[in-house]
Amino acid sequence: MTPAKNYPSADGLWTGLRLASAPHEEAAVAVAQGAVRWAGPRGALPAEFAALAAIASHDGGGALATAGLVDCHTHLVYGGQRANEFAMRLAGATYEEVAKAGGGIVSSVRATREADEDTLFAQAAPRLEQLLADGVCAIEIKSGYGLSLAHERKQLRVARRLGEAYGVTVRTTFLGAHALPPEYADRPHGSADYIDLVCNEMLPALAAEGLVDAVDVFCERIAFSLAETEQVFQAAKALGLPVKLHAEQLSDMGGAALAARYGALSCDHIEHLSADGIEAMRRAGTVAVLLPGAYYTLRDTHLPPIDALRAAGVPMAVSTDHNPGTSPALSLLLMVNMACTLFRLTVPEALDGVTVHAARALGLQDTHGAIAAGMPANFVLWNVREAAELAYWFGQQPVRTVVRQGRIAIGA
Ligand code: DI6
Ligand code: FE
Repeated sequence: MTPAKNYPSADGLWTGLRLASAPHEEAAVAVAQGAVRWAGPRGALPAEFAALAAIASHDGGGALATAGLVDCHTHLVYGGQRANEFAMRLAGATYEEVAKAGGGIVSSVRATREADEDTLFAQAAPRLEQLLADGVCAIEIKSGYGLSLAHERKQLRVARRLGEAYGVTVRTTFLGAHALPPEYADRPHGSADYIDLVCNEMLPALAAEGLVDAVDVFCERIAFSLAETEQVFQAAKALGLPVKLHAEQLSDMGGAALAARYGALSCDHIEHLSADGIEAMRRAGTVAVLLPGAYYTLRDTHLPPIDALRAAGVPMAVSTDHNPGTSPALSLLLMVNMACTLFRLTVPEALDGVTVHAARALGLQDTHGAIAAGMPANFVLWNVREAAELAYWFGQQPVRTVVRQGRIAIGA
């Protein structure tokens, strides 16, 4: 693997492009010191930026240009895999039955605890490379398979190392409250004791080590209650950390309304989101993160309230939710197709969902999600004639060039 620091610079003048916002006219993008300085119709290119051709002149060959993709919800770092459970569900077991039978998240916990940091890095790296090949330029990586201070630290350190090694923006999310660790399962007050450990020991320590950018909780019948979720949110607030929530995936727990009260960056899954939850999210500016990969893998039939979210003007993001149990997805572009086909998003909504709205779900709206002057250069040139093709073809690999953090990561 070529270290990111060795990728060639993207500085110079990029021409022969078409922007999704104006697909019928030639566009140009001027890049200097790794940042976009100008982007727009070639015919309106100011002379000062045309001069950047002296540094380098890149011909886009008529390719469609979009902002670099943002995968705003992944559990990318974990040990082992769970194809066996895939087979169990084929035999009719529900996700909750698999979880109660000791499978599910806790089986990944065992494999994650057994793996050292280098092993976790080596297992996650090929998965990240697949997502990067689709044009991902920023990615969120959660903990949540360690469920102890040492093993959660291990996951978050690997997430940081992946960002440095591949030159991709990584936002880490502490998800210690993902599942009850096995050693707490038989205690009379196991869940309460574990949430105390999460709030009073794990989160403060990991935040002090600079490993935590946001805090998440799995608020669900088979995971943690609303009260336990709020205890974790209080701990995050005390540390000045933003929150997000696995909310209303299998039932309406009222999690989204609670998350909105804490100004959550996002509420994710939300298949069972209520009208009250939507209104609370609208007021708080919380992003709705749609996870079609988990909906598809679980053969869910309870659609998220897309029409109501659209009508309320709640920004909708789309993500892989890459995880070994409910969404072993290795393509964010495929999620664009699924968001349209399964959830009936329009093509522009789905593309905004993996760029501008996904960036907002990570607090990255000032640096990712658009090709705009002043932003670091993160953009993708696609071998397609029109934006709808990015959703239409599934299983495709239409990437021509990826500029990531001001360097040409693919297609130099
Ligand atoms: N909801 C999910 O779908 C994943 N986590 C969560 O909170 C499942 C994670 C796993 O099964 O490993
Ligand atoms: Fe998830």
